[in-house]
Amino acid sequence: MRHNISFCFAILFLLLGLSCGKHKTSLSVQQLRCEYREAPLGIQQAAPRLSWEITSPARGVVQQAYRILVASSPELLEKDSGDLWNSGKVESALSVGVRYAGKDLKSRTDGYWKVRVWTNKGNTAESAPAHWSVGLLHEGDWSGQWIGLDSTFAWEAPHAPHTRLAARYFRQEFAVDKKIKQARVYVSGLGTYQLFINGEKIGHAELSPAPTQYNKRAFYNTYDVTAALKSGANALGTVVGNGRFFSMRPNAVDAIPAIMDFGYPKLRLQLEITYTDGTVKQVASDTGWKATAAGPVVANSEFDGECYDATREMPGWSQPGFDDSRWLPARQVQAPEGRIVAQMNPLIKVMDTLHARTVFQIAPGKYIVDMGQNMVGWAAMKIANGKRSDTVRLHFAERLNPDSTLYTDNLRGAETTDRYVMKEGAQQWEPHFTYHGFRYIEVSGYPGTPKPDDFVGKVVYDDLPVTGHFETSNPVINEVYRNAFWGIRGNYRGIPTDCPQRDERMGWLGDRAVGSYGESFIFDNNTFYAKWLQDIADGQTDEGSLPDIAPTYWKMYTDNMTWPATYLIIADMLDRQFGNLEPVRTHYDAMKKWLDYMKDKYMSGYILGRDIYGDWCMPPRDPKLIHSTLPERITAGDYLGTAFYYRMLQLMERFAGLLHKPEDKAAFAALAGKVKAAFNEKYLHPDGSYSNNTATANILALAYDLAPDSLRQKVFGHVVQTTLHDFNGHISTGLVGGQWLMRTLTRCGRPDVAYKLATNTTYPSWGYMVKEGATTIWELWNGNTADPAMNSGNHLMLLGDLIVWFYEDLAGIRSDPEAVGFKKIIMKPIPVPGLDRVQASFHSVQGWIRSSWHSKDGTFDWQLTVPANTTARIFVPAGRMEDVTEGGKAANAAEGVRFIKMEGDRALFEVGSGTYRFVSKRS
Ligand code: RAM
Repeated sequence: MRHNISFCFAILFLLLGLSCGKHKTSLSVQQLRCEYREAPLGIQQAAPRLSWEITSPARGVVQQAYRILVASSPELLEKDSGDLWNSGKVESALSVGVRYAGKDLKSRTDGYWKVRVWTNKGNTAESAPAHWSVGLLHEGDWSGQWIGLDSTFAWEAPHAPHTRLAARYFRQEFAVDKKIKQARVYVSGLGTYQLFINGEKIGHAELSPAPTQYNKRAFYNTYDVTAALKSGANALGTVVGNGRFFSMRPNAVDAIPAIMDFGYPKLRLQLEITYTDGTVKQVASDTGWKATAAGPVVANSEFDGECYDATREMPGWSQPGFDDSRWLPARQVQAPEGRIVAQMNPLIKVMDTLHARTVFQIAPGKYIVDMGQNMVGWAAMKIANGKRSDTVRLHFAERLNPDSTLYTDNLRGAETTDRYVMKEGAQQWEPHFTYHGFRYIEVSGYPGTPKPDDFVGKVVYDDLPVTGHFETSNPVINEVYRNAFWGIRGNYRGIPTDCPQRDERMGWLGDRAVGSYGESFIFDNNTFYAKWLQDIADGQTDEGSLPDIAPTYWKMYTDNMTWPATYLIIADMLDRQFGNLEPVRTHYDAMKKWLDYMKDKYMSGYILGRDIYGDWCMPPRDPKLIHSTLPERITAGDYLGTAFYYRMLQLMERFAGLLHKPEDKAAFAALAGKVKAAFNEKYLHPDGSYSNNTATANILALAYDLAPDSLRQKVFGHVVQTTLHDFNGHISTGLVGGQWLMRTLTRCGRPDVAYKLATNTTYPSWGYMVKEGATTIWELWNGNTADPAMNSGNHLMLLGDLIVWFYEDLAGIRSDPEAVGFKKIIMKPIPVPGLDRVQASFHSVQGWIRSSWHSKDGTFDWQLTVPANTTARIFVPAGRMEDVTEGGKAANAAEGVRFIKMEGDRALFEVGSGTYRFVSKRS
């Protein structure tokens, strides 16, 4: 498991600690990032943004200046020559997102770079070198043609509704006749590919490239393959599967729509070998390549599984000298409609492995393998003694029936079955062109008795470093957090999916609104979500409508406000959490266009009465229902639509300000004022309740600042009343209200109610899921009893703002809106009765932030770390400033600690970087 970010960064840091003057302090600059990734190959940017982190044990370290050198070779950089860019010494504290401003970066340019920083402590340090390379920026850089076999073969089963093709294999041999300086492959295999050179798999990517709106753009990936080549004869081999390119469901079935089809799988590849004499040799995909669909992967589909026939293996097929005379000449095929660009988000990989917990028999020859965890990926299987041509069948599911057979009703039309035809003797196998969401595998046809050791679960998702750790003294909260962690990692598949198991797995916008924000504390999902915003933009219609799903594999444009709002919510999140304003800049016009479209089409009297989904999946009273039918539980659609439109105007006002567009800013503010007035006029009752007084209705009015100040307490009173009385201390919100539930309860003064919701174990609650054996988060609060037609065991939308609440309110780690990306930090843990201890750490773009507190007998003991080059406002729970110590001394006398004021029951201090221990005793 990748629980430690430092593990992910191979860049060694250099500790110079040169000192001038008396304050000698060690200092290092490390974790250099270009375009928010470390050492990226093949970037699409001609002006990348560069970031670094400073670490120092000293207190109050601030960068005063930096100098970036970018050289075209490591040797030049070593000599301190920035032939591409020498920024000069720039007086600035900026360390995140500094834009490259050197010589034009052309396709294939390598940038070797380092940074020197000077601090307020009078010292300076230089980083170790880091590297990026520019990819193929223009279509004209490609000599590789798109190749494929645009036809169906006798052994394939492309019959609707479940279409599955065999994988396409491609090969080409080439000679290396001189000494190699460097070799790179640029490759796109659509839907997904595996790349081999001389029999070895290149890189660790699985299910690559990331799925996109293929009629708008398709990705390629870049690999350095210098070490994979040898002198003399070499061979390239590529296997291409269907992924999301070739439709798994080209026809609608019952209520489930058809999935867009982009055509037969295809490949474009370009190997560029640079010899030490400066000459370049290219090996590019063309009709000189050989291809076959008669390899061992006889069928593949992400919903239905992979069929692999080991008797059809072609030993040596990706090595030189293989007899490919029975293969077909590759055909040049139509390029995808979209433009080909570099994938800038991380690759999908095997990120973790799980060993099967138990195996038991349920019928003669039929076994259940229990992984002990609802996981996403696939199973690698070992067979000691296989019989040629016999088939082992692996059927995957999340649950078992009471009689221990596999429960598959909630998988709908997804067959979730891998079939493996054995060769003779000992063998092992795992698929690469499918994935499953499962805890259990029904195994049949296995030779002998399968043992737990024979199955390893490969946990497959985007290579996003884990950036957060969170633990408390409450076991229910810890279990829920753990389930959320598994759920989140299981729903990254190049896009954020709604679920990983049934015949859906789509990038539903609504599911990841505030959820993406919570996730950003646990995974570095900056580039991942920036990529998804592009998918959303690619789905926008010419009129301005935004899709419900991106990419629009299901073409759904229902013109809700709530689902597409995620487009703006995530752009805002990326700025606040990562200091990444680029998505706001890139998408501003499209956002504006969408809001104009919605206004022109649906707004009347400043009310936006358009909605279909409602407060999706609020808990019904009847345990069998998916959606409540009780009118008093349903928050009206026009109410949600208008509240969300108002929220979008607030965000646009902020964005317009950030992008220096004062006229737009004023126009958004003016319209917001009118919407707010109409909203209150229509929905606010004299008793301070909104609409039909659901918790969701009142929460949104508070969270979006729609409620007049004079009535806020009253409005909040209704939220508490509904929660404690009407719902007996339980949650009553769905996907929409849940986005603000925990923070509203807490920040309006009732953290105890939020804590109750977080620790409940009766229906409906996250703890109820845990108690019922869930190891992820369910789609429905009543996931164990409701209709299987829409009932996944691994959805994220009901998390709402729970993870945000864990980090921001329980641990008290929050980015200050005054200086986003944790340049300024607000540390304000909210102690709640019953919770004794919270321990959290978060790797922000500035560095590690830690907050660990325990509270006992009136003493609040808090250890915290603030990263270099940032400042934090520290809110210590205390009756008087005099009750607070830091490091055993009166806090206001401690080094680097400045008392600001008392604020209610908090003593507010300001600190710079460093580690501190504040203790406050009730006097
Ligand atoms: C379900 C999806 C998703 C939700 C939509 C409206 O099918 O699983 O969670 O956003 O419906």
